[in-house]
Amino acid sequence: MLHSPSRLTLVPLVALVGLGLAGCSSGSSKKATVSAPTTGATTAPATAGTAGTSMTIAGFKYDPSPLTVAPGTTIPVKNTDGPEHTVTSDAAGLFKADDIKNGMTVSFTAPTKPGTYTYHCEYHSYMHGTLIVK
Ligand SMILES: [Cu+2]
Repeated sequence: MLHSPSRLTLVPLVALVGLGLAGCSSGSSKKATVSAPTTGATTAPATAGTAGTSMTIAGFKYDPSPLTVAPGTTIPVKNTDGPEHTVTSDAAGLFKADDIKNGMTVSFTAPTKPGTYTYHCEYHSYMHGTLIVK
């Protein structure tokens, strides 16, 4: 009683799925639409092997933090918040991305000396982040 109806419904279902898949793969040939979001910044990534070396500020937080980069890497920082932010090294004058307004991307250059560097936002004292250079 249970066997025959379930088998009957299974067969057309499998056929349908098979047809659907075949039609799908033949109909839409693989079209790679790679849309690289351009930030408008003209700074190119410095060295190979440091993929993903960019930062975003969202919700008054630096992301990612900590961020690990190679010495001297140029790091674009995008601010998605309304208020203006900065990335300012806690140790005076080491690095700084200044006046990053809403929707803007400002780059800074990581120190060339390996180490762990903390930074903050000049406008919001509770905003802190860490940059690891190695
Ligand atoms: Cu800020």
